[in-house]
Amino acid sequence: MNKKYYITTPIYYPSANFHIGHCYTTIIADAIARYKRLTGFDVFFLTGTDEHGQKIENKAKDAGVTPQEYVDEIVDNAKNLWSSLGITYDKFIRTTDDYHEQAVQKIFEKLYNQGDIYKGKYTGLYCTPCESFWTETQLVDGKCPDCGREVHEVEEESYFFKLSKYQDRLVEYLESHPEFIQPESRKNEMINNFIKPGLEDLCVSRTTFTWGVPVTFDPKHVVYVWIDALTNYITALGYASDNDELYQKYWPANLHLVGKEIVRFHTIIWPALLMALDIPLPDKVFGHGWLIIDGGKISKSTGNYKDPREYIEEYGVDAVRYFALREVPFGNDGNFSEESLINRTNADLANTLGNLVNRTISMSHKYFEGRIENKKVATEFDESLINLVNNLTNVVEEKMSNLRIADALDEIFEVLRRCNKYIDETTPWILAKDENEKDKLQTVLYNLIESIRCASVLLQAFIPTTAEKIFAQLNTELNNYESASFKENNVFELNKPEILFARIDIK
Ligand code: ME8
Repeated sequence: MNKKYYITTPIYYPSANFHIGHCYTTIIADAIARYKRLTGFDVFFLTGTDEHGQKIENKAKDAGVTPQEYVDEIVDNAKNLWSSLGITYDKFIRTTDDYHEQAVQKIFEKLYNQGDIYKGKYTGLYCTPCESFWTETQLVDGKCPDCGREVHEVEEESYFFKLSKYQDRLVEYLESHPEFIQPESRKNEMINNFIKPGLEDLCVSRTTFTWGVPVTFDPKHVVYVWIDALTNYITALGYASDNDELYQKYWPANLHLVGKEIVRFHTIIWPALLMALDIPLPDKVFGHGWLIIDGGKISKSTGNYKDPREYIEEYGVDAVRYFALREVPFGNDGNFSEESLINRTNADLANTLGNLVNRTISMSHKYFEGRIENKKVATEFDESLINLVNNLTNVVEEKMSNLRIADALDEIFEVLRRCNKYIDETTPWILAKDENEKDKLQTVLYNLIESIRCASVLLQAFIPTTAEKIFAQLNTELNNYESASFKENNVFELNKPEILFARIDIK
């Protein structure tokens, strides 16, 4: 097998208060990773935490602990949240991991030695009590956005990365690789709003705080933000270490999945760094929209969130996953509210899916004690159902290859809706009244069960817990991708029906 797929999420700022918006990138990445595994790829799925910087240093100070103690304590919060969402990452990188810090130092040295990093002076607006630099636009009424006090201009010795040198190559690359930035609208924004007006060299070190990776040849400097953060995508694979087997195998990344506010760093700074390092560029950066609540981005500072684990406990992990995957259209923003989560769960998971599975299995028990085989007595409605089922892997693949996750899910639900309609068309309860129609009735139930089975093969990528429950009720192990086409000769010894999603009342 030679098909590899390397997918990454951003590394998260460690937090004790993740909200549902944070789960969004990771749920999508997980669905893509699971889908790729299902369809036969050798997948490497990376996530992790971005642990350095002034903010962490300040917070640790407030808490009276060292920055390392501070991050060690809250990093488990991310791991715990991902585990409650069923996230199947292959590696969790922490930017405080030794191998990462050492690789960052080597990368910084290399760029310095070849002249892509040079020493200069950084001028910025500084708040002394908060020990933080701010840009003009971050200020609130001209004052520090954190404490409201005066800021003043200071000059600081810093190292700079020669981003400007890569401007022409970047434009050329982005224009000749229209697939690189998705959705395409973001590509035009990057070229026209950011690159063409002129790229400035990038400040890549700081001396005003110490919580970072020290610059080996000038240790009063620590590496600042992007060379530390972005390089995680290669250091996680062992780049610039003694063992770079994973790097050889999986780089370049097939997909960096990121929120739209960090597309800029991933499509300008990151490619320029890779060009400087003479490393191939990733295939694709997809910038997704945000989950919005009450018209504003869900965020820690506005406090308009609940811990996602509360929703998982109340409505089930797959209700939360399904919502994130289904509600937000390709690349756009989507609205989150508990009410819309409930409505989605009721409409799609409880009604369309749950009810279908329950009705079908219940009837199979009622009329045939749960043993169903194909009696091959056709009805006029079979062909359109079976055609839809047999086309499903193709249409889902088409949507998934364009990262249209919500549309891919909708195609699966199209089959489920068709099944529900097929029940109305074939009216099994009427067939059941006629002894002569027993074989037709069993054929109808067979067609339904086989269709549900095929749809569930694909559902494994999106709502894996539910798919597993369906396979358990169907009592079959035929759940691999190759089996996702309508088979004529299966025999089902069904288990008892169990409710997959109970309807939720809006309080
Ligand atoms: O940006 N809706 O980390 P982060 C959708 N450390 N996505 C959201 C969201 C919302 N309401 N809120 C956050 C960082 N996210 C850097 C990245 S990568 C080398 C360094 C997403 O913890 C956000 O868009 O602020 C991003 O993709 C991810 O959560 C991590 O954000």
